[in-house]
Amino acid sequence: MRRSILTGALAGLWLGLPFIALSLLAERLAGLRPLPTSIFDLLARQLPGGLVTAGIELMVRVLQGLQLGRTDVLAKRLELGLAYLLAFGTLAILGALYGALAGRLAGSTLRRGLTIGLALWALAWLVDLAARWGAVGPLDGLLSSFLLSAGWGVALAWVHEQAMALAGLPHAEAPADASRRAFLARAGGAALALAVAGLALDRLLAGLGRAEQATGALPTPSAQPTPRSSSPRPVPTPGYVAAEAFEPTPGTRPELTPLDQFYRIDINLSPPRVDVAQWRLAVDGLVAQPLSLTYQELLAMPSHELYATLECISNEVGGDLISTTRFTGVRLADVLNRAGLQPGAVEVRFTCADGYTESLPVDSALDPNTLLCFAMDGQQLPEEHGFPIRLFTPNRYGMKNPKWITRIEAIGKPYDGFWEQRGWSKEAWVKTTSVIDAAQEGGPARLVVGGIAYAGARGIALVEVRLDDGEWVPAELKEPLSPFTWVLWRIELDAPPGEYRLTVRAVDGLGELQAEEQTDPHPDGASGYHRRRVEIS
Ligand SMILES: Nc1nc2c(c(=O)[nH]1)N[C@H]1C(S)=C(S)[C@@H](COP(=O)(O)O)O[C@H]1N2
Ligand SMILES: [Mo]
Repeated sequence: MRRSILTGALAGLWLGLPFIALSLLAERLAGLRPLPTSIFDLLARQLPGGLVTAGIELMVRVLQGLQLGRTDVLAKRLELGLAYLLAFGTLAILGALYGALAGRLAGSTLRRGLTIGLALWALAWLVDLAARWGAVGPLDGLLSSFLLSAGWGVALAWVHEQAMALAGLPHAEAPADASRRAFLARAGGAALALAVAGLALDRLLAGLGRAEQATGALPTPSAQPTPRSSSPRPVPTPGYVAAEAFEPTPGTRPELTPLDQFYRIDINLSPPRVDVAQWRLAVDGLVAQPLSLTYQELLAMPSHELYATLECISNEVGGDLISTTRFTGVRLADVLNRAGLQPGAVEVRFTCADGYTESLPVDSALDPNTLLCFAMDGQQLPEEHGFPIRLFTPNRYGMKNPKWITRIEAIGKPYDGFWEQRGWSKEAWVKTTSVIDAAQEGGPARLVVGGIAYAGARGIALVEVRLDDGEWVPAELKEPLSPFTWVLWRIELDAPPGEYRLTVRAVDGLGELQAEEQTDPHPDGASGYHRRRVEIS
């Protein structure tokens, strides 16, 4: 019995290789959602919000503490690892279950295999439906997942039978032994070969798919000054150093984040693939004239661009979940005006291809700097950043900037979006933050320091640095790329040899000093001063 269970578990696991590899292929060809994806989606969407939040906070803190590399990339790898672990674990458990019951299941090997295959099929769909609870999309992949599950089950039954027969033979019975051994070796090899072939084909199609989705030339945005945002922005901040005259301290991050280094955060194992030919942007709810816009229709509207910084609300002070780029898109206000907002509308709700939802008050939605973006850094929106369309809205954390938007709906009462339902801030206003990127010797007894400061469209009026508990000394501020981006700062200080603790703080454009009190990211963003140790020899 123990042997049978162990054999079942191992066979279930090994046959999981082709099962999962071919599921990935079926995802691309037939819209199947592979088991690891369903399991991950179930965890991310259906676990209690407090648990998910605690898990994310722990992950972000550990990753940023260990400084192993980019938090967003490592976090996705961890999530991917967890999803695959759980999927293979499920297959091993089903295999073990088969091993436990094989003796009692009636019928031929084929029939027993089909039974366990059906069990896998049903389980996979249960998980998938539960993951998408309340938002059941098309049940693509019903047939392909049946074939794959049945194939896994039948192979499991055969392999299990041969392995058990082999185990039951006394050592003397060499001939039968040999043919069974050969069968198992062949089956194992075939499973592996199938897995490798499936993965290879999937990668190949991934490359082709990318080329297909290329949508041709993007429209050129009209050149015009950035209009004022609805949130108050005071008189232009004095004391900026002109861009040409500003020399960042070596080691300061680039002012414009290279697109492939722009942080990525979302609730998906892999970004949803939106077929742009099928995609429509629905604009409905409390509007005079509901719209259904194609990608080309949207791009034909007047486009605008602005430089802006985006920061995740889960970012720790000094963390790397913050980036700056140039967003290009169509004003959400233009789209809403085309549909005609009814007077009863108080918020605009966004629904996304991954089931994510968010909302903005009408005044933020009508802000001329709230854009439905089709490009970042002048490039067609990358898949992981929301292709074909994502939102940029000033002053709020990343969670208020939905990606892969499919529907925009004017609604008559406030709505809590995905993260708000899980206990995060509804307004999600960005907190003022400042970070030391670089601190080093700049000649005898001189210390040069540099970094960034950010406060959304409130702007940064002042950055100050101090050594240990000394005086706060104002830093030089580079003229920012726009009212919506972080500000680069630098400073040189006299510092006799010794070891120091550097602290930085900022004052926003409204004259408000950055909060010193250290708080966790949950529920409305991290606060506190960034500090760094430095030694002058
Ligand atoms: N559809 C969708 N949009 C989303 C999310 C998501 O999970 N799904 N995550 C939000 C969060 S929490 C952040 S921080 C930003 C990150 O945008 P980026 O990946 O382009 O940096 O996307 C937001 N938009
Ligand atoms: Mo976020």
